[in-house]
Amino acid sequence: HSADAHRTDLMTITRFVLNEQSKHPESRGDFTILLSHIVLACKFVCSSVNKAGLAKLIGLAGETNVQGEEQKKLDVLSNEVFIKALISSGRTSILVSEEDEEATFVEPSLRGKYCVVFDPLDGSSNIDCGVSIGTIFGIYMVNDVNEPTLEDVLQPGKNMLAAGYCMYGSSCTFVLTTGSGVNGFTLDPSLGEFILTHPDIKIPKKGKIYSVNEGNAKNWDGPTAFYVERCKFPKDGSSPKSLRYIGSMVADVHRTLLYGGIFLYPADKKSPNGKLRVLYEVFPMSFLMEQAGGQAFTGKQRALDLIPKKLHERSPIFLGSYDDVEEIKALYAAEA
Ligand code: AHM
Ligand code: MG
Repeated sequence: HSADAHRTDLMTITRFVLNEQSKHPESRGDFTILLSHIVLACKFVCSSVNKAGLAKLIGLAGETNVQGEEQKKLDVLSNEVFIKALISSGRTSILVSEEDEEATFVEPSLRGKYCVVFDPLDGSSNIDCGVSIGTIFGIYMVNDVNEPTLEDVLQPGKNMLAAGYCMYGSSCTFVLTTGSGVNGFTLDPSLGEFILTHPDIKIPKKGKIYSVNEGNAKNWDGPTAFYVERCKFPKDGSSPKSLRYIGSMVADVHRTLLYGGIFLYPADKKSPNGKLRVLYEVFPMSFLMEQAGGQAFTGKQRALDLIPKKLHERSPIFLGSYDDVEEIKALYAAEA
């Protein structure tokens, strides 16, 4: 019976990726190895995030541990875990982290064909109150392993091979695209394995939720202000949309992917490029959205067509259900 099969025939993330790779005869397992290192780092961060509240309660955080060392802040710790896991995979050449000003070039003996851009622990304002936070990553192919350069990561998002995020929420959820759809996995803590729980995620064509920091409304441009007004006071007889805003991109995007709707981090007068970073926030989430049947738009163009000039460049972003993004595109087109 198929219900039994689900319980005894577990599709782990490793098994899933190996299956996918077997469709590409040229593949030699490098991607599977890289991904297993990313997954290990996510499990480590998940366990640290889960313990963080307790550590504080019993007086560990911010104090010295038995070795007399300062306890590391969660975001610093997560960054170290990811950098070390990625380098030790032996499959990376360049790493770009939101935590580090400069890119990390892997030493020649440990180099491999991939470049990874990532935000090790996004949603910093939510760390200390136990609200969902996450890791976001994107993967590019290096042009020449013998001579990696910044040009290898200053690529449009459409050149990414894979992207995903891990959400540290009420459960630990890993969402991945390798360019043929989107799949979601949930950590089974008793096994320590991510199990396929959300196969082939498709975002609803139109949603009932909008997600934006409305506290910035005073500084918005015309199309954004008009769009949000229309979410609340629709003119076509439809019901107003609900507002949901967590302030953790991973959590807000995850809900958007599953329930539909639109997530906006627009430009405003104070931040003309918005807040979110192109390489490790905008691109991976845009890639996932498109692969799930949605869209991602910057206010000027398809987000994945952007060519970043700097590692930590920012861009406005509107992403989510196909029809909802279509509306905001029309408003910006009318303005141009
Ligand atoms: P961070 O890198 O400091 O955590 O900032 C990124 C976060 C995103 O997760 C989230 O979408 C956004 O900032 C929320 O910003 P705001 O507080 O301006 O609404
Ligand atoms: Mg961030």
